[in-house]
Amino acid sequence: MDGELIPKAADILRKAKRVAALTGAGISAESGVPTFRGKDGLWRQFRAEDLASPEAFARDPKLVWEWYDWRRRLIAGCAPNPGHNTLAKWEKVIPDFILITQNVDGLHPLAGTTNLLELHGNIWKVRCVNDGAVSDNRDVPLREIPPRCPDCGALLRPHIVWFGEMLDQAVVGRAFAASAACEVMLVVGTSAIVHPAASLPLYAAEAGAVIIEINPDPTPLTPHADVSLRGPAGEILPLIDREF
Ligand code: BJW
Repeated sequence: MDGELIPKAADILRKAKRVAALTGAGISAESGVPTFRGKDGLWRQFRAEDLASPEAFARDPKLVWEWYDWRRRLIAGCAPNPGHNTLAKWEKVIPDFILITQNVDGLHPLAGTTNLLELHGNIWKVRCVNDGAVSDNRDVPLREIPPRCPDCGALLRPHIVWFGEMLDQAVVGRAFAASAACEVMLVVGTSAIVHPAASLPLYAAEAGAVIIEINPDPTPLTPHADVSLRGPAGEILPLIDREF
């Protein structure tokens, strides 16, 4: 990687008042949470449509919940890494900083980020299929599979956005507004192929934001990025912070 790029990114961030960050599974990779795509990705072992779709849940809720129970146990043993921690720190020093994540693992709030939009939900929340009531559930392992609503006995489902499902429109609206308003958007550890999340940096760029991408590999966003930092987020973000 060009050694000048880290100071350049730090300089851009230091001068900015409104910064948005969009993160994906890659930021949690160094914490031990598997990504979705790529050589060790979850979708190498499982077909997305067999487990992360409303049709899969309707067909076999037990199978879907066994997969989530396995992931919850895995994530419960993971801690935020220096990438998460650096973004949490920047929220405190940059005047207007918002973090938009596609991750459901809850590691950003654990690192201390508070101004957070979770686009795809949270693996530690469950939703009653009957009345849509959302509640926290931290049971590891789950007490029963599939879990049932304590109030009405209906099935509970993960409070996660599956393929083909609508995202929470209020959350998406805030994410697009933040993308249009930011001066700089950091795009960290996402394959940039799942929409509408993948549209956010393009929207920000059209509105004049500088796009900084951090990823070991190129993505469809790379040609649109002003600065591309090739490497793991847990190393690159602290390096930028040192120059900040
Ligand atoms: C590192 C690293 C390190 C590794 N440091 N980096 C427009 C065009 C085409 C299709 C659509 C469209 N609009 C909607 C769609 C359909 C669909 C979609 O986008 N499909 C695409 C795949 C083409 N979208 C939807 O269905 C969405 N719903 C919707 O839009 O409703 C309206 C609608 C429906 C249908 C048609 C049209 C409109 C919902 C999307 C929900 C996504 N849900 C998932 C699964 C959740 C299940 C669960 O977690 O249990 O969310 S999919 C999965 O992908 C997960 C992730 O949040 C999401 C993004 O993945 P991410 O984060 O990018 O991870 P990876 O693994 O792909 O990439 C990791 C990256 O990290 C890589 O680049 C590595 O190089 C990098 N990396 N180590 C930094 N150390």
